[in-house]
Amino acid sequence: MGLLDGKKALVLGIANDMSIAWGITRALKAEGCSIGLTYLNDALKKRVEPLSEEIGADFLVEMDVTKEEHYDQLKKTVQDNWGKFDILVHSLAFADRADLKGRFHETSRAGFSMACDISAYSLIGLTKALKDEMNPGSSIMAMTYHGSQQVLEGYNVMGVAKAALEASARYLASDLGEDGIRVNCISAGPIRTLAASGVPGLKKIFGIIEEKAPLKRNITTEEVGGTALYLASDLSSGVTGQVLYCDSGISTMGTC
Ligand code: 0WD
Repeated sequence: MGLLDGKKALVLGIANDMSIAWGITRALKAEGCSIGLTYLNDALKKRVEPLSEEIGADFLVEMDVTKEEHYDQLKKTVQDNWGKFDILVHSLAFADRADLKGRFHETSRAGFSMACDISAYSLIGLTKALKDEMNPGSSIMAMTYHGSQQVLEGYNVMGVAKAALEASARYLASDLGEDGIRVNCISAGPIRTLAASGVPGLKKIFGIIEEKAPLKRNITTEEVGGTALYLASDLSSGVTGQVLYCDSGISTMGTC
């Protein structure tokens, strides 16, 4: 008996086997959940396809959140394969590297719009497109980072985008509560992934966490998977509009 027997989860944001979304997918699958996956583009399809086969996904479909027609395509894929589903995992973000490296006041309007569109608006767009396909008791979750709350070196415009994502999750939670749908965020500590490689100074942060975090180590995608499993399952049936930290406790420590 698995915690998610009979449930169906749509997971967005696998780029390769290091991705947080892959850790989440494996955790959900291990508890009996059926899985549907998306990939960003043809270049990433080659990496995601073998993972999709490994997990026995019900479908794998292209989804670039900047493309309006992809939302309709995703909705149709969900309808054709599942009818209704139960869990939506948003594990994607993007910002121009130049906007992460430079001084914050030099952020371009185009870079700001793109980071917020891909990393934050997409949660609203996906919810709008898929809400009617979600069963009562469903759970939506999005991946965020503490750079939304405090200034973290090299995070810049992505910190603003994550603040928008977290606020969007709260408004969605308030809006969808009457439909029996919960919306939460997981704020993960840094993990070595493709997306993280674009954040300058990350090596230094891993060392600081080993030294200063209560757990004296960095976290793994398996641990984020465990947090996601809690949010996906009925164990968290009373939890919505929250940001849950999975970060070895580093965000609780003061700096002086
Ligand atoms: O330290 C970290 N790795 C942390 C990541 C700490 C805390 C939070 N996060 C967040 C990220 O901001 C993101 O929201 O977790 C989420 C997943 O990130 P990840 O697992 O670290 O990164 P990665 O394996 O690169 O997956 C993110 C994927 C993209 O990969 P690339 O690297 O090719 O950008 O997001 C997807 C893409 O697959 N993505 C998109 N998907 C749909 N439409 C788009 C798009 N336009 N752009 C990027």
